[in-house]
Amino acid sequence: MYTIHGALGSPYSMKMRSLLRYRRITHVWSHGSHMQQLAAEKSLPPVIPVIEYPDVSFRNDSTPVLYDLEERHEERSVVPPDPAQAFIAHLLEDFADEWLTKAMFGYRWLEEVDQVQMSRWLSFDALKGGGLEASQGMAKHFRERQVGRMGIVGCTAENFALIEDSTRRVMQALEDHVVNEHYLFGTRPSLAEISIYGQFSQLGVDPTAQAMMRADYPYTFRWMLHVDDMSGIEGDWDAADSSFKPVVEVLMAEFGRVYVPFLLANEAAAEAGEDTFSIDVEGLPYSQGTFKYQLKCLRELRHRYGKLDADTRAKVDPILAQNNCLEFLQ
Ligand SMILES: N[C@@H](CCC(=O)N[C@@H](CS)C(=O)NCC(=O)O)C(=O)O
Repeated sequence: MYTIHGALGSPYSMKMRSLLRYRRITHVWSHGSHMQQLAAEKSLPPVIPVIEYPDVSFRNDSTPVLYDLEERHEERSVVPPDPAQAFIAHLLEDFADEWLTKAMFGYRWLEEVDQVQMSRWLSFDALKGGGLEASQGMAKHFRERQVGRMGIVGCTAENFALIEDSTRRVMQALEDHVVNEHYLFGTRPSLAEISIYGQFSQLGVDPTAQAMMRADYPYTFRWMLHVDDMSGIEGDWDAADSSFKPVVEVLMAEFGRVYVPFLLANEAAAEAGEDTFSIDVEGLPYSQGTFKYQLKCLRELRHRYGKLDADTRAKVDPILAQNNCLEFLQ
C-alpha cells in the first residue's frame, strides 16, 4: 500500500491522487500538516506531496515518482505506448507542472478575496480543528509568507496579464475538446491530462478562478471533476499512426508561445549568473527569479528528444516545428 502525504490545496498532491486512483494502485490519502518536515526528515526536497512506498521508503517530486510507478506497475499506464505520443504527452505534462502552476499561484495569492479564503482554508486543512483563533492566526502568517514569494515565482500583477491570457487559451482548447472527447491521446488518460488536472483542481476551488471557470469554461470545469477519479475508465490509446488531435496542436502552440521563451530565458540567465530574467510574449511582459529546477526540466526535455529514433522524430518534428518547439530541443 502507498500513502500520499498530501493536501487538498496542493496541485501536485491532487495530481498524484488522480494518478493512483486511475492506475488502481492501492493507496491511502493522508491529509497532512507537517509534510515539509516529513520531507526534511527523509532528506527529500521540501515539497509536497511526499509518497510513502509499500516498503516504507519515501519519495517526492511528482514527475519522477509518476515514471517510477510506471516501472513498478504495468497495468493502466499513463504513458502512451507510441513514443511520439509519449513524448508530446511528456511536454504537456511538464508545461502544466511548471507553467500552469503560475496561474494556480497567481489566482490564489494576488487578490484579497482569494488570499483570505484560501489562507483560511489551507490552515483549516492543516489543523483540522483547534479553534478559529488558531487557524486564522496560522492563516495570517501563511498568507504573508505566500504573498511574499510572488515576485520570485513570477506571479506578480505585472506578469498576470500573460499568465491569465495563457490560462484562458488552455481552458478554451479544452472547452472545445472535452465536449467531444475526454482525453488527448485516446479514450484513456495520459500523464498530460493528470498533470493539467493537478493545477485545475485548485483553479476550480479558489474563488476568482472558480468563478471564471464556471462562467467561461463550464465544461472544462466539469471535466476537471471527472479527472479527479478515473478509476472506472477503461479506454484505448489512439493508433500509433493517427495524427495528433486538434487540442494537442493548440496546447503545443501555447507551449511554444510562452513556455519555450520562458525556459530559454531562464537558462540564459542561469548561464550568465543572473538572479532574474524577463521575457515579452506578444507585447505582454513577464519576469521572475532564475530557477534551477526549470533548468533540470529543460535538460530532461532535450534528453528525451535526443533519445527518440528517426521514425519517431519524423512524427513529432512537424508538430514541434510548427509551434516554435523544435529548435530549443536541439
Ligand atoms: N516539482 C514538484 C513540485 C511540488 C511543489 O511545488 N509542491 C508545493 C505545494 S503544491 C510545495 O510543496 N511548495 C513548497 C512550499 O510551499 O514551500 C512536484 O512535481 O511534486
